[in-house]
Amino acid sequence: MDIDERVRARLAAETRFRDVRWLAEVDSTNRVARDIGDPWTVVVADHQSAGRGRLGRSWEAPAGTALLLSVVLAPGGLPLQRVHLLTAAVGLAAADACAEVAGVRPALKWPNDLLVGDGKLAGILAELVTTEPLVVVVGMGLNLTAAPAGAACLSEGSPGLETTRDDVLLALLENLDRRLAGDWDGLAADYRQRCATVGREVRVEALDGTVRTGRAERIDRAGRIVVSFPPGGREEVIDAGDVHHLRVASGR
Ligand code: BT5
Repeated sequence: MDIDERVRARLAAETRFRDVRWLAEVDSTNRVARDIGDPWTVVVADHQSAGRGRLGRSWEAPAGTALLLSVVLAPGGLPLQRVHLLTAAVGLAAADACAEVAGVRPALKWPNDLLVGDGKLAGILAELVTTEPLVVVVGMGLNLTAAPAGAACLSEGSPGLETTRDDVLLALLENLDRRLAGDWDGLAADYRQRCATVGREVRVEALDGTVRTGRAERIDRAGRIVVSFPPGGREEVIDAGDVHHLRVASGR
């Protein structure tokens, strides 16, 4: 379904997201956004035939059951080393949107998931377009009325409440607009405070397939996670790969 005119009008009046494109069917909104490439363009689709996850994985959602969007971000003043903060900004904006429109408070799992309980409500995929100037396409799939087995959707967290895709879209982009105002230290601090991975025992899978268990200590100012590994608790900054939550670490 096309995006409500009132939502488009509010976004155009109040945010930098003045060009919101809707497509019924697409391979991947990230692919389309990347091809368009103009800063602050937003692409929304009802269905993706080849939705992308990270590391070659796929994202699946039946038509009309999810918010599937990609935004072209061109955050002047953000150094490339801090690019993870864009994923953090979208995660925080989406979590705040879920709270505002549906009363659901998802947890943020580093680097790119929103969880309700143990179920994945949303996933984020950031893809670098250019480094100078820094342009990044950030896509998100957020389950509204259906979810794969073991995953979560927004409607089950707020039974009886009629939350539409456009309510979530508007709230998300309004929050994202504020998050991108240039206070990168404030953004990192907010993400550090809200990230549910911090303080937990985690299994870290590196891109080369190495698997280790450690404790997530903190988020650094670039949005990366710092994990301590036994024996001795030597700390390492983790920049990429997968992090899985294990049991809650003792002492916190
Ligand atoms: C992600 O990857 O979580 C990033 C997903 C980004 C999807 C959006 S949709 C709009 C935009 N356009 C695109 O083409 N992509 C973005 P990752 O962390 O790799 O997680 C992928 C894994 O999540 C899959 O391997 C499945 O196990 C699981 N998964 C797939 N579909 C899901 C869904 N609808 N809900 C919950 N989990 C899902």
